[in-house]
Amino acid sequence: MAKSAKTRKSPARKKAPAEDLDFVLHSLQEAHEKSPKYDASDEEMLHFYEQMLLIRRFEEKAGQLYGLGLIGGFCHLYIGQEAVAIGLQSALDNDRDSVITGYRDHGHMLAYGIDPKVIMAELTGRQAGISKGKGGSMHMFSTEHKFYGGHGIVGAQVALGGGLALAHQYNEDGGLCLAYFGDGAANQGQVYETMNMASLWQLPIVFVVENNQYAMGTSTARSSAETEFYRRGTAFRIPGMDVNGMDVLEVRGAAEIAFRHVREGNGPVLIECNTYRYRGHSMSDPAKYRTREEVQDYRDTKDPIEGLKKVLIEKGKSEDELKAIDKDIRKTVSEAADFAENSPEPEPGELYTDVLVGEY
Ligand SMILES: Cc1ncc(C[n+]2csc(CCOP(=O)(O)OP(=O)(O)O)c2C)c(N)n1
Ligand SMILES: [Mg+2]
Repeated sequence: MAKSAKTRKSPARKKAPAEDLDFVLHSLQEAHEKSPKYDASDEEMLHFYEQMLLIRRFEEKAGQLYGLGLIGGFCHLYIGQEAVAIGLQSALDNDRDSVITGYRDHGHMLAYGIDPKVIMAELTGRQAGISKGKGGSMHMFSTEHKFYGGHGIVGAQVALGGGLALAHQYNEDGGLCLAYFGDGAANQGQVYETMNMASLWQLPIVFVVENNQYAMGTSTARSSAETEFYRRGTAFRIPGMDVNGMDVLEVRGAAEIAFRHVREGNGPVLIECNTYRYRGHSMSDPAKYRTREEVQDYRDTKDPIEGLKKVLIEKGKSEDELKAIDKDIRKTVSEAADFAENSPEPEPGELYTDVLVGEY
C-alpha cells in the first residue's frame, strides 16, 4: 500500500531561520559565479566535444532525412543547444537518476551514449527504433536508461518529473530527476504547482529551463513578464542558477553544484541554461520572427562546439586531429541513416502492444 504523505519517511522542510533560507536561495548562484567552469580533464573535454559534435551532425542528417520525406510528423532539432544536454547529463549517475524532457529530445537521448542507429530508426518510424518506431521524434523513451520521454504536451513533463522525483524519495534509491522544459513551458501553471509540492516535500529534482529565447515564433520578451527564469523558483524557496548554456564546462560546473545540493537532501534546484536554437521551432518553421543576423551572430560568436574546439586547440590538439574526429562522426551518422532507411517498419500487430487497451 502506498505510504500517505503523513507517513512518508522524508522530512517536511526543516525549520530554519529565515536568514538561513535566504542564504540558501542565493548560495548556489554565488558558488557558481565564484567558479563557473568545471575543471575537466583533457580526456573529458574531448569526450564532451565528440558528444556535442555527434548531436550536431545527427541533427543535420535528421533535417536532411526530413526533407527527403523519410521522417514523418513533427521534428524539432537541437542544433545550438548541445552544451546543455551534454553538460548536465555527463554529471548524472546513470544507475540511479532519471531524466524527462519535451519533444526536442534527440540530443538528450544521444547524451546517454545510445547507438545513433536506434535513435535514427525511431525518427524514421522503424521497428528497430528505441520506441519500436511508434513514438517518432517527439516520443523517445527508454526505461533501461531511466529516460521517461519525449513529451509533446508543453510543460506536462515537469509534473511527471515531480512524480519521478517522488518515486526516488519514496524508494530511497538515492536518485534525482532532471526535468527539462523550455522558456515557453515556463509560463505553464502546472510548472509552479510542481515547484510548490517539490519544495514542500524536498523532492530530489533539478528543474532545467532550456531558455533558447523563443517559444515557437514568440520571443521571451514578448511572452514573459520575468525573463530571468532562474528567479522563478524564489516564491517556492527553490534556489536558482543562471547559467551560460552555450558553454559545456559552465553547464557541467553548475550541474556539480546543483546535484550535490539535491543529493544532500536539500530539495529542488532550478537551473536556467541560456542557449539558442539555430534552426526553426520545427522543420515546418520559416523563422520569420527573427533576423538572419541574429542567428549568424550566435553561430559566429557563441557556438558551443566552436568554443570548446578553441580550448582543445589551446591545450595542444591539432586541427587535423579534430577534423579526423568529425570525419568519424559523419561516418557514424551516415551509417545510422542507412541503417534506419533499410530497416523494416513495425508489424501491424504492434499497433496493439505498449498501449492501454481496455476490454468493453
Ligand atoms: C499544452 C500545449 N500548448 C501548446 C502547444 C503547442 N506548442 C508546441 S511547442 C510550443 C512552444 C514551446 O516553447 P518552449 O517551451 O520555449 O520550448 P522550445 O520549443 O523552445 O524548446 C507550443 C506553444 C503544446 N504542444 N502543448
Ligand atoms: Mg524555447
